[in-house]
Amino acid sequence: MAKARYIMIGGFLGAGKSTAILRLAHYLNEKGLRVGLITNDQGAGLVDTAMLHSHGFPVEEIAGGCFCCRFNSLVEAASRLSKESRPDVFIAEPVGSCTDLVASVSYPLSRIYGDNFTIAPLSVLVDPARAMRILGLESGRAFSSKVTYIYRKQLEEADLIVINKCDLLEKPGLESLRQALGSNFPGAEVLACSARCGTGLDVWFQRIATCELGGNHRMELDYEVYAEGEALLGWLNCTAEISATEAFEGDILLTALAAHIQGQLNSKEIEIAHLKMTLSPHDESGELAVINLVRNDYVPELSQSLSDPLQSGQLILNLRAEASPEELRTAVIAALHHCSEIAHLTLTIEHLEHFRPAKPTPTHRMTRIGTA
Ligand SMILES: Nc1nc2c(ncn2[C@@H]2O[C@H](COP(=O)(O)OP(=O)(O)OP(=O)(O)O)[C@@H](O)[C@H]2O)c(=O)[nH]1
Ligand SMILES: [Mg+2]
Repeated sequence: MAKARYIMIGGFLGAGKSTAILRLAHYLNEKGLRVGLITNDQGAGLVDTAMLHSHGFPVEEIAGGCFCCRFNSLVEAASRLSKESRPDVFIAEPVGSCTDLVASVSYPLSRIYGDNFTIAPLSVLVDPARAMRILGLESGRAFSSKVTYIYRKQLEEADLIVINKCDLLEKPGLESLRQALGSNFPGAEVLACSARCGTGLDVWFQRIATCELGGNHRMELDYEVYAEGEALLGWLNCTAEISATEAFEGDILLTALAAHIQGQLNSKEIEIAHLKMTLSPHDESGELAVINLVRNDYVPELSQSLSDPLQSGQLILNLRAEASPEELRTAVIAALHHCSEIAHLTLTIEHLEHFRPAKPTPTHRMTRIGTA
């Protein structure tokens, strides 16, 4: 039996992983390859799963812990997808606050399941504004040093660093970021693209479709600092049912909710990593509205809109920010109450979890492709 390909696309929260994965899935489909997608989160109820599923791709969600700590679940997810749709290529999106993916996922997959998979080089996407602040090229609000430690470690282990969102950059800015990434992380090839516009993707996609993972990624990682950095991030996942006696505009509701949450977090100087929401109407349209906010000093952006007003639907909300989970909960509940009251909506929360990610304890850790 031919081996399936395993492609993992990492990068910090909000860098554009899911957007790029959707592009890659279409690209591979057009080449006649079947694709299976695997999403992952510390909690359950993922915007990413709903968004990718709405485009018709088979998706498995691994909830309740990252790939590295739930390695066996990752393999089981791949095997379930294999039974359902026999993918030629698996594309996996790890949690955006995770690092050490080569040692804890790629090498173990290659060593233990090398007969089943070929493993692509690890791509790590960056949002240019975030990267420029972290590398000191621009001033602006940023995360604290332990969160920044994780960010830099993600880049250090990359085979390919992909500057995403190039549509937002002028040429000189792109060049200085490219140079800074190249000199700070000499082990990686630096590429640039816009997953939103579809530019610059071919070179990258060809690399990950055809090149093999390098065999000697030996990254030093202080798991204590990594755990403390992850635990500084509050995590909130919420799913709610929304209905009204008269049809309402879903896009407007999502925009108002995002603005309300942003306003509250800004007033407390809480750094937002990613606020994302989907709204799926309970009708036959199969449509989904998606909104994202990736920094405090940015605007919430609707990446998918609804063509018609809806009368009822499901809202999924995922928020990751550098704050206590309780602060996130307070902001989200206040926004839900405020917006549903103003728009005369009935809102029922079906699932709400808020927590700090637990200390990562990988199932396997291998610093070379061929030895333990
Ligand atoms: N301008 C621009 N925006 C982009 C691009 N790619 C992604 N985005 C936007 O960036 C935001 C975050 O994108 P996602 O794909 O959800 O990011 P992610 O890395 O999967 O986020 P997490 O799963 O939370 O870690 C969304 O608003 C996207 O529309 C791009 O090339 N250009
Ligand atoms: Mg994502």
